[in-house]
Amino acid sequence: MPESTTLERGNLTPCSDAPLLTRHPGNPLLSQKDWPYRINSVFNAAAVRLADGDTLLLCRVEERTGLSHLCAARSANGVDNWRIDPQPTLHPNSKDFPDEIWGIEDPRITYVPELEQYAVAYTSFAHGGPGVSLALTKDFREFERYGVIMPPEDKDAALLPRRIGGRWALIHRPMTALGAHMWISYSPDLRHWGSHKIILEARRGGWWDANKIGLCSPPIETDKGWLMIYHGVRQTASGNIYRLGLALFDLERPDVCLQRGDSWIFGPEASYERGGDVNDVVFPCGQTIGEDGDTINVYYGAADSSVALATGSIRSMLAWLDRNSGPMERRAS
Ligand code: BMA
Repeated sequence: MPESTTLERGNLTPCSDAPLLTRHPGNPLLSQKDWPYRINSVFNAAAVRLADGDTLLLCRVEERTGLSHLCAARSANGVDNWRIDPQPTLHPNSKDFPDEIWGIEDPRITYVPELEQYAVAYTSFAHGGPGVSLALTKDFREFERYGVIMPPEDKDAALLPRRIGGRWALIHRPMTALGAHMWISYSPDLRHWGSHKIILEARRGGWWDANKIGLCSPPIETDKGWLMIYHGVRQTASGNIYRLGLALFDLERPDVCLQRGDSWIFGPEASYERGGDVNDVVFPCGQTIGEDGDTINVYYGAADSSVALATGSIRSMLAWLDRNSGPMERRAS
């Protein structure tokens, strides 16, 4: 049966629909000029609200060598007065972990109540390409490094905060002969991974998320399922455009996609997103949830040059998915 188009289905979003994410007027929140030591750029930060109420951003910092490390910035309101570690918080350790020889990038933080620790999944970069590494920490000062848990080429990974059917679950984006799709893998101990399965495919052809997708921040557990913000990469004659979309997965079967939005919900529009080291990129790696359990603060890298913030509502995102997800057969088209 031929695919129907959005136009044919007559469900184009009305112009009156409020945007799902609103940029903070103080954007960009963090850039090179804020750093206590000399760097090229700061972007793609993981985010978490700490027990003391502070927001911690674990930022990807690109040095003037071109290689990246991770550095923590803390703030009471998650917007300004950032207290930035005076030196790298997690630096590549290529002596013990040769897979980090070209740096570490794009972390995602998950608090894991069972372990009473934060799990940091990040990209480690070496001759074989990017791979997924894992480290655990209680305080973002001492880290227990697990090394590479998904070999190259793989990235855009985050751990789910609890076991599913007794096993830990990791979402990630390997590059395979099948394409750049999102997968889930399971482990009894965070070290040995298996039961690999594709959970969301890049679409094809003219779609905004054709050819390459990846997880943004860690999925959010809601009553309706795991709410996921993912990025889609549109390849154009003047370069790639990184935009954000939404999908929802079954709570106890996170490999089962329940809904996938047709259109993107956020894309590069502001000058700091449209122009930078890499133009036309919005790339979240973390979010915090407000006291009301609904407000979502999405921290995103802008144009591979700065860290910015956009705020929305989880309830509105779920309602939008109800209105804007196409029929099942279109979700992998
Ligand atoms: C992706 C990642 C991100 C980066 C983005 C845009 O592949 O490497 O770190 O922000 O490209 O350059």
